[in-house]
Formats: sequence, C-alpha cells, structure tokens
Amino acid sequence: MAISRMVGASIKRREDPQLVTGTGRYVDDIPQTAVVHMHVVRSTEAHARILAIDTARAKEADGVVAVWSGKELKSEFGAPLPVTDCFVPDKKHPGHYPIAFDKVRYVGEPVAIVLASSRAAAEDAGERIEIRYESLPPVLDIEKALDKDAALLYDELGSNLSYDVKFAGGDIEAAFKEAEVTIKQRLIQQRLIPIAVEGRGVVAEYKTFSNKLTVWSSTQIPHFVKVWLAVILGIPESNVRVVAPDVGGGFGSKIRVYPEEVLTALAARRLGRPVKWIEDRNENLKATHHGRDQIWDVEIAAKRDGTVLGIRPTQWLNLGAYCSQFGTFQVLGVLVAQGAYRMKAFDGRAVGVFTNMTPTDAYRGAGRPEATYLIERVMDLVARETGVDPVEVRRKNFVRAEDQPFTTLLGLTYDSGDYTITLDKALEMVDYAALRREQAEKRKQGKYIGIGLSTYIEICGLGPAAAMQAAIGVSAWGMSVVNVHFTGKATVIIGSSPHGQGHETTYAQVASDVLGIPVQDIDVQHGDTAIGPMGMDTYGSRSTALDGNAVHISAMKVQEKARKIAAHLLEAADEDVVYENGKAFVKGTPSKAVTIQEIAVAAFQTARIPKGMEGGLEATTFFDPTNFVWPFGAHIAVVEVDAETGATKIVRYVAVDDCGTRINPMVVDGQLHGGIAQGIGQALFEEAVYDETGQLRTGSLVDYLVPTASDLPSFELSATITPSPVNPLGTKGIGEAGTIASSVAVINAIVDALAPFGVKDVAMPATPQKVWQLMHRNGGTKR
Ligand code: MCN
Repeated sequence: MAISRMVGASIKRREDPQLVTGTGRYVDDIPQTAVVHMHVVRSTEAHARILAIDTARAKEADGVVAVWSGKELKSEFGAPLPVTDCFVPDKKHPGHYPIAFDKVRYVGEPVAIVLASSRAAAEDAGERIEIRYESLPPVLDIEKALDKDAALLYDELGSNLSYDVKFAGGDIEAAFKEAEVTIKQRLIQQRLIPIAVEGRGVVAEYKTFSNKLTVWSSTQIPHFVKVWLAVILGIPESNVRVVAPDVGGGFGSKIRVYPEEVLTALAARRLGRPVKWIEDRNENLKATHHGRDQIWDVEIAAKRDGTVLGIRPTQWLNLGAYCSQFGTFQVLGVLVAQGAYRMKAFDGRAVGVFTNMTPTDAYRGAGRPEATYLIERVMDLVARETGVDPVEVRRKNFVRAEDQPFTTLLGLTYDSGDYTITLDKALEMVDYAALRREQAEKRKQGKYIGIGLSTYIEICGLGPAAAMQAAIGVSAWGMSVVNVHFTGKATVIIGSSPHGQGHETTYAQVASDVLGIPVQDIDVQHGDTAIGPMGMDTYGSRSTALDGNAVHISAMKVQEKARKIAAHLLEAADEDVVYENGKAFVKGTPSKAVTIQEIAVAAFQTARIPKGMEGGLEATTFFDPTNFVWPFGAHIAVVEVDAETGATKIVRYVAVDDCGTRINPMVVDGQLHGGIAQGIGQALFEEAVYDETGQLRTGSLVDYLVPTASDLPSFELSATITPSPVNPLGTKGIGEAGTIASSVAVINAIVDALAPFGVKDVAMPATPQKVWQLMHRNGGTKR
C-alpha cells in the first residue's frame, strides 16, 4: 500500500487566504460593546524626576471616563514585570513596574493613562495632562555609562552596571602564547527596532462578580502572559484567560509581558468595562522593545596557516532603562560564539549596562546573530591577516563530522552536522573559483565585487526542560493534544503560539502523516489558554522541535489506540494488526481493514472497544527532548560596491541550510526569505538613532529604513538534510536561521570588495556614506 507522506510536502499555507483577503481577526477586530479606549501618556524626557502630574483638565475633557497617573495605580501591582534569569541569575535589576511612579528613564515610558469613549478623545485628553519634570542628565553611551561620574539611573545601585559575567573554557593564556598571529577588533551591533506589520494591542474584559479576566493580546506568549497577569494583579490564575488571536508578526518583540497588557487589564478591572489599547506606529518604534545594541571587542590568537587557537570576546550590552524579561537572553551570544569551529580556548565576557533608552530584548535570533557575526568576522579577519582563503580558514577550523556530537569549550553539545556539506554545496552554486576570477578581472576595471561567507550554526528548539530551567530559569516543553472526533475529523491543540510561522499548516501535516486523516480534516488550534494545558509558546525557533514533535507523539499514541480498537473490531490479535495511511488491517490482508473514520465511531461506543479501555481517541503529550537542536548552513553573499557612491548592491545571495527533516519545504523557504531580508536590513539599512537628549530620531518608518523587495535580490536557496537525533521527527528550527546567517555574509562581502582600499571592517549598517568614506579615507588610494 502506498503511503502518502505529508511530512516533506510543500503544500500551501492554510492561514494565508484569510490573511491576504483582510478577513483575519487581529486584536483590533475583537468585537466589544461599551468598550473604553485607553491612551498611554508617555514620558517625553529620557531621564527625569516626576515632580507633579496634573490631570484635572484632562478629566474634564469630552468623553473621558478616567485618568490615572502611576502613583494612583501603584497599590494595585502585586509584583513588578517579570525578569527571567537567562544565564545571569544574580544580575541587578531594580523592579520594573508597568508605569513610572517617581522617575522616568526613557522617552516613551508610561506615566499616565487616559480612558475615554473613543481613541481620539483619549489622545486629546492626554494632551491636557500637565507633567512637571526635573530633568536629569541622560545616559546614552554604554562606555560612558560606566564612568565614575556618570549620572545614575538607579541611585540605589551605585553604578549603571547590571552584570559583568565570564564564560570561559581552555587555557586562553597558552593559546595567545602559542599564537603566531594576534588580531584585535571592535564590532558593532547597532540598535535595531523589530518591525512587525501589526503593532501591539490589547483588549481586556473583567467580570466583576466572578473575578474573571479575559485578555486578547497581540503576543507571542499567551501562556506566560496569563501567569504573570495573575501574579501582578493578584487574580487566581484559573480566572485568567489570555487569547492571542491572529498576530501579525513579532520577531521577538512580543515575547514579553508588556506594561500595556497589565494597564489595560487593570483599567478594565477598575472600570468594570472592557478596555482596548491599540499601539500606533510611533509608539511601536519607541515603546516596543528594541534589539541588539551591543559592542563586541574580540582578541584572536591564530597560527600563520589559518588555525584559530582561541578567542577572547567581550560583549557590551546596552540594556536600555530596565532589564527586560528576556533581555539577558542575548548573553547567549557569548555562549555560542565558538560557532562551527574547534579551538583550544575561549574566554568570553558579557557586561550589561543601563542607559536612558528603550529597553532591549530578543529580536529575531537574540544572541545568535551576534555570535555568528563575531565568529564569522573572526574567520575573515584571520583569512585577511594570514592570506589564507576564507573558505580554507573555515575548512581548517570546522568541527569535523566525526567529532559529533561535539562539546564546545563552554560545555554545550551539538546534536549533529557535517559543516562541509552545506559549504561545498553553496560554493558549487555560486561557482566560487569563477567568482574569484571575475573579482580579479573587475578590480582591474575599477569595479569592486566582494564575496562574503557565513558558515553558521545555531542553537534552537528551546529546549530540554532541565537545561532551560538551569539556564533561563523557565522550564520548557512541547505540548500537544490530538483528538480524533466521532466523525473522523481531528483537532490538534498546540502549546506554541504562531504569529506568522504557519503552524496551522505544518502541524496538520505532522498529524496527517501519522494518522492518515486528510490535512483538510485536521484543525490546529492555538493561542488560547482556555483550550488546552499550559503551553510554552513561540520563540527561539523552538516550536517545531518541541510542539511539532509533541504533535507527532500524540498522534502516535492515538494511532496505537486506534490500532488496538481495530484489532478488536477485526477480531484479530493486537500484534497482527498494522496501521498505515489511515487504515488498520490484518498483516498480509490489506482488504480486511477498518478506516480511521470507522475506528473513530467505534471509539465513542464503549460496547465496541476492548474491555477496560477508556473511550475516545485523544492523547496529550508534554515532550521534553534530550538536547537542543543545532541547525547549520552556508550563506554566500556576492555584492558590488559602487566606487562613485559607496552604494552596495547584492548581486547574488546563495543559502544552503540544514534544518533536519523539513515538514514543509515551502514554509521553510518562506522563513528563510523573511529571515535573510531582516539580516540584510541590519547589514545595510536599519539603525535606531537617538539624539544627545535621548529623543529617538528614527521615530517613523521614513527614518527607520526597513528593506523592501526592490532592495533585495532573488535568493537562491538549497538544503541538505541531517535529521536531529534528539526528536522523533528529526527536525531542527529554521525561523531565525536566515537572520542569524545573513548580516555577516553581507558585511564580509563588503569588506572583501573593499580589500583593495585596505579596509578591514565596516560597521553596520553599511550605508553608502559610510562605505564611501572608508574608500576615500586615504584619498581613495588602493593598497
Ligand atoms: N518548519 C518546517 N521544518 C523544519 C523546521 C520548521 O517545516 N525542519 C516550519 C515549522 O513547522 C513552522 C516554521 O517552519 O511552520 C517555523 O518553525 P520553527 O523554526 O520551529 O520556528 P517557530 O515556529 O518556533 O517560530 C519562531 C521563529 C522566531 S524565534 C522568530 S523571531 C520569527 C520566526 O520564527 N518570527 C517570525 N519566523 C517568523 N515568521 C513570521 N512570519 N513572523 C514572525 O514574527
């Protein structure tokens, strides 16, 4: 009997028809009667003491229902916003409350809320609130923030330092002693703003007599939001329901419990009426958390033949004004900076510093783009210094296939991977040798093409519960419920909370593959804490490795039960019955079969199932794998730099990625397309800029440059498949790989193009102005 495999099939995403026809249901579409609109009045000062807030005129404005300052709400917060351990449990982080009480620490921090009959009325009334501030010097530079005489964000800490931690392995002194070549380099990860198509938004409804709170939020983490709303507002968790309806992207920016979620819920409780808050784009740019904003200093010890002996990276992180919930997660950058390479010693350090800027937290890749940027720049710096080709430097230092499962100097163990296979394939696709010849030819004509490599690995699939508990302070598992109904159709409930990734399609494929129920007969539900057990939500490209596999396991449990019921119906011994392609039959006699639809009917009729068996066809799984998953790949960017203008054009972009078994190759490619575009955005265009008073100068999408399709080439994608040994489907994550790999491929290509000008590094974003200046800093002289 032919088995129709759904895992591996490029079927179209079932989510898309409604989304592209405008019939999706986002938070702003949630119908509510008698809703009150909330406007958040935000600090216009980067650093100031609040002397007085006069709300009298605002309260008199048309349509206003209530106006509250931070001080008036203070008594209702049972706890500050959550901050997870994330590798640095003993960091300093004075409590961050949803609204400022006495002091403001960044432009955009909430200081008061206005509730009114319409959004316009709430905003107009907000303008009538008079706030008197005593301005304090803004702290805006990570290094200056640590000066002895720097102004302090938190007087009680005595400095602006939150943490200074080391992660080391091997003998770094010995590595430097052995070195024939040493290199020092500073690398900049500029501040980025994650731009989801849909900003954030919250609707909260509170039932006064039953003390029940329902919150609809544009979030990646409904399950976590539920727990924390219960804790902060002192409501029993069983009385809180959080729903993430259609969510228009997040990229990490919706991974935390936000002030506005608490404030909307609080206002709904105070008023006994539904309250709605919808973020506008300007708020989104300054009040939704930012990403990256780090300085990396690295010292490299290498040999003349290109062997890397050891590295000593220091990551300086600009935390912004508060420790954000998963902000310290970015320290992962140091933990995985060894990349795809063997070396003798690693001496890493991460330093977290408070400044008067929007808090930083996870942004697509969180730590891994930084790690990849570092180690892949290291490989190119070594290549440049030793004269060994960048491809050869990588080959020489790669973890070899026979070293797998390889344990890094910091004790992390990779699951599988031969890093030469993706590299070989990518080199073949670009025809590397021919490209180098073309580059030499063109240079003679005054044309500058550059070839940039990125042979990344990443850690994702967060993760094994115990390892996550130890490292992050939060356990994490994959969760699923698979339920085959009386009619033979199925419902799959998942613990992940997709916001663009396509889980409704891919998880239906996983269940269909096991049960043989057509994909269209399987409904995948998510994002509602009332429909299933505690899920661990979506971030860290974890969902497929965790929840996707949980779906597989639940479906297998259901299949096994179905097989037993079938044996009973067929009056055959259990062990003689096999299940394939939606049917159970006696081994060797496929004609003596019952379909899953027939089995489902029987499962709900106790007289037709084996004695002692419980009715129904349902299974629940909490899947806890033995390790994280480690996708890898080779990306190659080919750029041409215009010598007249400094503008960079990406001529070709080739990517070979290995994310193990692919559930849906088309969805995987879609993830890569978006991810690569975001990485190129960082390399060439995007940067959040503040002025010297702490005002965000890139406060609109006119100033903050997000790439559009016309800025990008057509990506040439290919794949190798190395199944992960740590989950039954063999899947690894892919949601962030494109972003992790691409920025450095582009920058390596630009630096390569500018080699004749003696340029060894270009800071991101490599704007035409910056590139032109580098080309002309010696009067345009070539070396
Ligand atoms: N997939 C697959 N085969 C694999 C791996 C993944 O078919 N071997 C499919 C999955 O089933 C899923 C998608 O690819 O449909 C992504 O899966 P996965 O890599 O497990 O990542 P998550 O679903 O956990 O998504 C999180 C990841 C992150 S961390 C960010 S940030 C991100 C991203 O996904 N933000 C996104 N992709 C995004 N895509 C959109 N449209 N919007 C965002 O905000």
